[in-house]
Amino acid sequence: MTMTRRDLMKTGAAAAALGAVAEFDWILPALAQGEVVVPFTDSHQNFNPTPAPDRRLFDTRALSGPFTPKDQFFTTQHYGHPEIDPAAFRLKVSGLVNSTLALSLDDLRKMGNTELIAGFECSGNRRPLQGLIGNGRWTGVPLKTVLDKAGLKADAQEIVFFGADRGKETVAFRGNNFDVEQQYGRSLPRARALAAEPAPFLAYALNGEPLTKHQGAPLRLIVPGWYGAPNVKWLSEIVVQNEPYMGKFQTHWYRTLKGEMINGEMKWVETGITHLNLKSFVARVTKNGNAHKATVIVLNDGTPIKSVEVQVDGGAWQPAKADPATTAKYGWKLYHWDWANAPAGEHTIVSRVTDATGK
Ligand SMILES: Nc1nc2c(c(=O)[nH]1)N[C@H]1C(S)=C(S)[C@@H](COP(=O)(O)O)O[C@H]1N2
Ligand SMILES: [Mo]
Repeated sequence: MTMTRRDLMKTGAAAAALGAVAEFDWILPALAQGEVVVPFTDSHQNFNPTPAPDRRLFDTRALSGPFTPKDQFFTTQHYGHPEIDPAAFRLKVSGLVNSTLALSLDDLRKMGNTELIAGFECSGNRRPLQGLIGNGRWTGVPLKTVLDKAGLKADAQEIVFFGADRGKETVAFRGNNFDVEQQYGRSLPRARALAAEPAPFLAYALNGEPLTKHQGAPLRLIVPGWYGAPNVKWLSEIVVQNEPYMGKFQTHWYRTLKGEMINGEMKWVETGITHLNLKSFVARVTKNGNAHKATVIVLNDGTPIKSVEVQVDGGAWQPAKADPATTAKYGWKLYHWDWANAPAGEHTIVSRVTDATGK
């Protein structure tokens, strides 16, 4: 990829802003004999995989298979990682339910032991690093199984999910600021929480092993095909209520603001982030002799993909091939493109994806 000096300086500044710039000795993934990773000149020079003690970025150049290994899965959160004793853990379900529940991990395992392949990214994931992304094979219980066991009352409208992580927040109210302690909280409307497709999921394992502290041990919510924010980690309480949930991370964060023409007038519309917008990017390029291979990551909300193409130096778009190991509806999809006889030098390589709706 080509980049200007100004771009280089911008990248440097961004990397510095993430924390101390450190040399990253990444482990070469499953490369064939003689195959090497081609460096990106617009990113990753000073890639720091752990910009803070509780944060981790995934180096997409280390892509080695369909699932992100647990010690490479990205992690980000607001209040650090709470420690939860799995033996003492109980998931509380309360509010507008017929029976209040306090479920142990054993109770949950007995209620369900199904798998869900789901990939997601943080809604703040962006170029050039694209490191806030991962794809997992999760094991757990459909959320509906737990809600059905509690029995939602007729007037139950909003299902609120609280993590065990807490922090002080300043809340402005009637001209005053109040410092209040909060848990990370997100909610889903009743219909979305109970929907068959995509069905929200309570996961206690990632890639066949108990969740790590980073990924929300011992239990987290996964909303397949959605951005990361609703996937509440260290899930400890589900509160069922009638009123919309107004917590900070539901109503003040994770929103988009855009102008829309409504009734012939431009209106500024705020919406909460929900399903993953269609996206592709070149995650990794390798070469073996003069044979190059580009791997593209595609992520979306499960809408079928029509095509993925790769373009070099502004030339013709070339079709990339779907990786047969990544066909799960809500998982990320990998696509490969082989480039024979690449001329020596720097090149700009770009990908694009089109879904079945033509988007
Ligand atoms: N309890 C809790 N869950 C949380 C968060 C948090 O701060 N606290 N952050 C959310 C955000 S913004 C993202 S992108 C994902 C990241 O999940 P991961 O660390 O497993 O990659 O967790 C979500 N779940
Ligand atoms: Mo996020």
